[in-house]
Amino acid sequence: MNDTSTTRSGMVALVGRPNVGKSTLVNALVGEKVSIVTPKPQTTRHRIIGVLTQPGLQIALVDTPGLHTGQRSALNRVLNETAMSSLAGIDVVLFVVEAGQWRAEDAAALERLASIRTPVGLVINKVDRVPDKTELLPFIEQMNTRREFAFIAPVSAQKNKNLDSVVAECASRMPEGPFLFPEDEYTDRNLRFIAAETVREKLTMYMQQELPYSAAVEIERFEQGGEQIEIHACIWVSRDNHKAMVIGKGGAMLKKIGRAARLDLVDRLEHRVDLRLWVKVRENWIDSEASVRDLGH
Ligand SMILES: Nc1nc2c(ncn2[C@@H]2O[C@H](COP(=O)(O)OP(=O)(O)OP(=O)(O)O)[C@@H](O)[C@H]2O)c(=O)[nH]1
Ligand SMILES: [Mg+2]
Repeated sequence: MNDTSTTRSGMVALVGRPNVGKSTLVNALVGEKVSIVTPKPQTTRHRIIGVLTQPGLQIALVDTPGLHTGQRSALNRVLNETAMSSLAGIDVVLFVVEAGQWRAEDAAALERLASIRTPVGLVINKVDRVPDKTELLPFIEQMNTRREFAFIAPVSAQKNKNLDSVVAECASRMPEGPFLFPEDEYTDRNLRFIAAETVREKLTMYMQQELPYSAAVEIERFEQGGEQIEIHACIWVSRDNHKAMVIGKGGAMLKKIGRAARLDLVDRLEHRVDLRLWVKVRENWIDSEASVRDLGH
């Protein structure tokens, strides 16, 4: 084999506290919507892989739930475990922070990486919020004292700024080897999962406060018949009054969630979609590890 047939491929995990933009970054790097994004912390609940493929290069980007302190529900524990267990077999870790923001939760997340031997690159996201870029310099200096990072990349995932340098830094650290995924595949997740996550994204966007944290979505039916996909999704909540809130006056809220999710799914699945939603109560499921796992976490 000559040089031109050599391929590089490996795994890059994105970790950091909730809401810094890990999922937005995965989506921007892959160029497809792999992982749901909302303005609320603790949106991602699973280890989700987005696949970036270029000539001779494939990077599997592992999105993880934001590492958090604070609440101690079974769900919270499972999310932190999911994030940490995603670091096995990883070639590069991207530790993601927000420009100019260093909070106790960032420190706690970085602390969890203290014993890791894998190279850790720092991604300073949301630099679009800092109009005067010279303000970033003291922040970068401060970051340099916290750990010896393999590289530092200031980016804006949302505005697609400086993402090439993240790809280049990761690419140079990918081992030689065959691709891990078929070239036309951009995620390890199936359409059923995408359907459930799309419903949860809309629910999280439209519902107030803590309700989204204690809601889960389960697909009960996913049937493709010709041009149309029929999807039945159940929204699990943990209290009776939450059920009433999700349904809304005369079913208005549930309709709104369903309409937005259906529009997205038509786009993503490239089929007509018949989406039906149900709301059911499972008392305090976030406090029971068995229920948390049972609902797909
Ligand atoms: N201004 C700005 N906002 C961003 C950028 N990247 C992400 N955001 C916003 O930050 C919020 C959180 O983004 P997510 O990608 O869901 O963050 P996350 O780190 O995956 O959050 P968790 O899944 O909860 O851990 C959303 O409202 C995004 O639109 C950016 O580069 N600039
Ligand atoms: Mg996320």
